[in-house]
Amino acid sequence: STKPETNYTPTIKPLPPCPEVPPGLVGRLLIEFSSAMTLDRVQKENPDVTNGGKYTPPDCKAKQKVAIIIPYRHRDHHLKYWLHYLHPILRRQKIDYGIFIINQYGEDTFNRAKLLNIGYTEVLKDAEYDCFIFSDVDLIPMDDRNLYHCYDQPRHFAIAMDKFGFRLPYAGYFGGVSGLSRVQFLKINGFPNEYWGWGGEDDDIYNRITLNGMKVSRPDVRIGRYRMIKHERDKHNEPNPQRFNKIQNTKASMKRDGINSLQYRVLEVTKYPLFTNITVEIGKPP
Ligand code: UDH
Ligand code: NGS
Repeated sequence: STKPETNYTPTIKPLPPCPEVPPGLVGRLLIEFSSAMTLDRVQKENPDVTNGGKYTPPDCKAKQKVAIIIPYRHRDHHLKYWLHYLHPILRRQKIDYGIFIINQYGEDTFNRAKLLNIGYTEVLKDAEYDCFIFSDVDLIPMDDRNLYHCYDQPRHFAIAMDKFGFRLPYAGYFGGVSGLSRVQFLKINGFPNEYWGWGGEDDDIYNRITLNGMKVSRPDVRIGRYRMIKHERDKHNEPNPQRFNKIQNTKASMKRDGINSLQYRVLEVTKYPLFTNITVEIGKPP
């Protein structure tokens, strides 16, 4: 006679919440840009990153789902280093994340803040992200204790960059790497769409935050350290001569210019192994 099969009841253990301070962090990191880098190598170093550049900690449940949004055009070289350094850091930090490159199509004037607004809008079509971290492609954190999630106030991460002597260049600096929750982002009507070319858009965002009764949160200056990959000024991103005037007018302009007035066209969405690329047409200055 045959033995009756044992009827196993599957036990699905819920994951514990991820710890406030991840245990596997290493602290200060050595960051350099002289060794050769290829996407192939980075892919081999990060086998647990899934298609589109997504990662979920296997052993705990993260409190937030984080979208990392990078404004982008013609910076392949920088992107390889960014992915090489950031994927392992974010994994150690136990962040549940996706990497999104918002690639401006064509050769018209670059518009960083508009690309970031588009990033916010597009990633929410992909999944229910709670937290949006906006990072330049050439900025690498030098310490993995600088945790890439959102805080109870809008966060400025890149507070001590090498090019500024590892200090804030001015008290209201909000450039480089910043992060807002969905509620914080909507409270300021997102970012301005009308800063074409280089400069001022980060100051406008800072103004929006303070004018709406929020306060910028920052890490300790010994932890918020960054290396910037050195590069020449990009083409079609000349300093915007209107920027000084515009940052005087944030209080009025933020009501009409922002996520409520955003217009663009998606040309292509491609999921690569280490990131999702979203190529967009954003128009040009009036
Ligand atoms: N960006 C691109 N492509 C461009 C312009 C900007 O990808 O053509 C993105 C990229 O993520 C970059 C970010 O937008 O990190 C900010 O651009 P930026 O021009 O403000 O960057 P940065 O401050 O350079 O690094 C300013 C000119 C520096 C000239 C230095 C000459 N030695
Ligand atoms: C300020 C710019 C910011 C810029 C910061 C750092 O002057 O957009 O310098 O620039 N504001 C205006 O121009 C109004 S940096 O040294 O990185 O080139 O982020």
